[in-house]
Amino acid sequence: MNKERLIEKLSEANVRAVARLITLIENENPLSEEILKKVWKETGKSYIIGITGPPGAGKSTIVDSLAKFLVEKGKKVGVLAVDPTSPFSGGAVLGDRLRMTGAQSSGIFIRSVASRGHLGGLAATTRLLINAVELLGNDYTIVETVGAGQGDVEIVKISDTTIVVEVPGLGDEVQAQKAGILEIGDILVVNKSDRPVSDRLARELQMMLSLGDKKDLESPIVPTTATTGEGIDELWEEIKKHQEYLGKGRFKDNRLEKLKYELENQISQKLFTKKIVEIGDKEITKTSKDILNRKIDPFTAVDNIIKE
Ligand SMILES: Nc1nc2c(ncn2[C@@H]2O[C@H](COP(=O)(O)OP(=O)(O)O)[C@@H](O)[C@H]2O)c(=O)[nH]1
Ligand SMILES: [Mg+2]
Repeated sequence: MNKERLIEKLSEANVRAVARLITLIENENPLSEEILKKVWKETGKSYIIGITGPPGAGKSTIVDSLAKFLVEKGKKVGVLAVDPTSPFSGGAVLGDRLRMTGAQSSGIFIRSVASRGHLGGLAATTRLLINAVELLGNDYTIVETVGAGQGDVEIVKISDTTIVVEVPGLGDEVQAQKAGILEIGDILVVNKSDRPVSDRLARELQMMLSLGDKKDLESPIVPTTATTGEGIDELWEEIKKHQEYLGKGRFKDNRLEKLKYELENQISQKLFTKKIVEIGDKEITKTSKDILNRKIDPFTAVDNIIKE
């Protein structure tokens, strides 16, 4: 598919074209930028639900149930599962694709991507991937990220509603991390409620919430058993409540705030790269040698280079 044809197909919400655009974005192909410029006005129209939590918490299973639930309600849904690239495998986890086949069979668009976090970071890249998925005309885009460090916090920069999934029976060190991640959740899910200790976890979370900074809307705790679909309707009710709470005003303010952050990030990245290229490797090497041989101190060296 050449560029013009791809753009034409994208304007028809063609699934294969969207899949192709996602691959271009994933591979940092410059063509993706050209295409996104052309279709930009058609993006940004879905409500974005982010879902994060530790590996194995049942995020994909929840997403699967939720997506099917929404389709039954007549909504169009796109799903992105973002996996931080493992330095060893270098690819997206195939398991997610397979596990979410339930959703795929009902005509929901699902894609696993290995987000490396290119220029501007993980959030910026994920945002572009969401924009690509939005070309299908979805009402909702659900984004799953693994809650192992970076992904947790980044999800907030992307989502309109952020869901944090917790499960009973994880170790103490995980417990310690919880406080931080709880703050980002507009909704907290205690999944695997079929397990005996889940009540205790829900109570613990409630406690931690009451100790933390009060938001104007307190985050509800929703117990689910994703494998049977139990609690998914309650989860949906809470998502709707949050969406209504945001209304038009807060919703726009939140998005603007995130865009500002993203824009600043991208500008500084671009300026940074441009400057480094301008200075050139020769100059950097020469100055480094001067610093090494104590001909110049690093502070003056940096100031001199920037002044030039
Ligand atoms: N017992 C039980 N198992 C679950 C539940 N939800 C998910 N699982 C299982 O937990 C495992 C991890 O689920 P997955 O959705 O891949 O977790 P993710 O890594 O957070 O995306 C799978 O074997 C699921 O079948 C649940 O509510 N109860
Ligand atoms: Mg998963």
